[in-house]
Amino acid sequence: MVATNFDTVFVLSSLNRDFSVDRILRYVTQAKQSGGQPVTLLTKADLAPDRERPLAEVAESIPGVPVHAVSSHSGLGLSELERYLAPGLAAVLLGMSGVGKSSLLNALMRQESRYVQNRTSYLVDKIARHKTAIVRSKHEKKNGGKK
Ligand SMILES: Nc1nc2c(ncn2[C@@H]2O[C@H](COP(=O)(O)OP(=O)(O)O)[C@@H](O)[C@H]2O)c(=O)[nH]1
Ligand SMILES: [Mg+2]
Repeated sequence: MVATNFDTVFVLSSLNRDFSVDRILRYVTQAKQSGGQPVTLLTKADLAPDRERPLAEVAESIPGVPVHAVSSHSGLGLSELERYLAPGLAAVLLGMSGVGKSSLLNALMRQESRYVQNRTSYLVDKIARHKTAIVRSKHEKKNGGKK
């Protein structure tokens, strides 16, 4: 069991030499067992000359699981993730070390402050070495916007 009590389990796989559909499938299987909705994120999309092929390969191999290409560096695809991060929802980021979990978390928090401007908060917690959790508070923050 990798994580419990998360609405969304983001499974991260980088779009560089580490790309492996088999590995993504193993993580997705674990995510399903946790009861959360798995969503595959192909990270470091700025490094990939061709995103469409891996996106199609994952969509075909793992039907019924949404897949998005994202880049924490360029911001590509990040707005597509808002739908999974509605107030009151909790998400966790899973993936191998170096896949870009911390960078994505930071990028999402920057995006949040840009677009939503202090109306909601993220509570952030490293729950294990290879997992990073995002919990978006249901309520207005009470501490003046500081994490
Ligand atoms: N080019 C590129 N590099 C990234 C991106 N996201 C993360 N990285 C790099 O990948 C490395 C590992 O990222 P990190 O977020 O620490 O991965 P973590 O171990 O899963 O938390 C760092 O050197 C990041 O700068 C991205 O979107 N594009
Ligand atoms: Mg990290």
